[in-house]
Amino acid sequence: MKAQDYIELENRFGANNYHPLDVVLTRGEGVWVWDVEGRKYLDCLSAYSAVNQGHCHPRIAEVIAGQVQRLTLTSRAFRNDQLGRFYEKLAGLSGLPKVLPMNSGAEAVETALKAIRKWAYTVKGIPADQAEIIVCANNFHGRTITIISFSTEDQYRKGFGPLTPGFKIIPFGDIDALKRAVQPNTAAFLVEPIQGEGGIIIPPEGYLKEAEKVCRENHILLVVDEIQTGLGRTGKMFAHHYEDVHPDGLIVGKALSGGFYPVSAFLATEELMGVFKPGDHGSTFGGNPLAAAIGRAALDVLVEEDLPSRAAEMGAYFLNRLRNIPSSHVKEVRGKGLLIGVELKKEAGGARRFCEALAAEGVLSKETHEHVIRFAPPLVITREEIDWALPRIEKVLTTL
Ligand code: IF1
Repeated sequence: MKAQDYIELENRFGANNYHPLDVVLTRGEGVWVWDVEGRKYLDCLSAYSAVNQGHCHPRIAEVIAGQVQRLTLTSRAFRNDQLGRFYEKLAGLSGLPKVLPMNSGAEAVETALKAIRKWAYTVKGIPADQAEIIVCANNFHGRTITIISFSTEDQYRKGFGPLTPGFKIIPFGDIDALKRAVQPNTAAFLVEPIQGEGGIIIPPEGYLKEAEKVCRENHILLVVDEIQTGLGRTGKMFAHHYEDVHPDGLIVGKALSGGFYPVSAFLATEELMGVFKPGDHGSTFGGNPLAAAIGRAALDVLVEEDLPSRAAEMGAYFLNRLRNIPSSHVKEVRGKGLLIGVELKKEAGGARRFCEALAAEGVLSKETHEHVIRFAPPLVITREEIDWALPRIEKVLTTL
């Protein structure tokens, strides 16, 4: 079959809920992926930071090969020999003592929302059904009805009503707005340390630390969504470690499996996680032995290859080189670690056509919020691989 055959098949049977580049991929290794016609690309999206460890990392592949021959799913009606060691490793890296394993990021976010609300009523004493959660404009936390109920992106929420109440939206990065939004029924502040989908928006220095202070002063939970910024992507194991912030809740996903399997988790303090009693919450696949084995191997790779430090070093190099490209289209180059955004001026006509041109040059990227090209390669990228990509990126940014 040719690429076009695959494309036609997808179009004939698939829902039209994405507008992908017409690149039909068939193999991945490290930062490289190949299409069905043999063309090679440097992946600068990493499946939205789910492949931080690089495509098909052999260490994780080996663990899967073993585990799938032993035990894949038992349901949580019984225990298994993988889960406890996964919990221990994840809790140890996160600094939070309790783990609730789920599958997709959105499920872990929903888990956090349920824990927050139950904490509001059973611990803080907020009147039933009155709990309010503060979130930021331009947030992205997933696609469920409740989560899009507090999205500010019309396309994500229009036509999906009735929406879930109980959320207040404030501008991201504005600590006074957070202070003003607090009221007696406020239960939590849910925030991404850097807004990924929002266009790689980095808040002012100290914002998260000040938010933590406001939360502590008002008996409000601080819950951080690190599904995209976590697990090394921004140059630390978690982005909130840059400001030495200690959240009450932490949400992880994506690279928690190295891109092999949906593995996510909600982590929390004893007090917050303690609101869940047996039967309160669950999931068929959540915490299955295969996911736990994969998760443990994915975390081992991050630690043993010191990928957070690599992301800091390679990200600084990549960002600096991108900033030196003399392009009349570029408005700003920003980022932290290997989460980098190149914002184009409006008159550049939108980032999509630049991503298409980059793909033709062998660099895969994705536009976010129309005018930003996101560069987020796997954290295993080398300086040589960045140097391979730079002339191609420069060509597109200076000749398109
Ligand atoms: C799509 C965006 C990125 C996330 C954060 C929760 C989730 C995500 C911070 C939900 C997921 C993915 C979803 C994917 C595209 C991608 C994305 F553009 F949508 F926003 F990465 F920036 N919190 N992000 O980034 O996790 O349920 O998907 O496992 O929906 O198109 P999920």
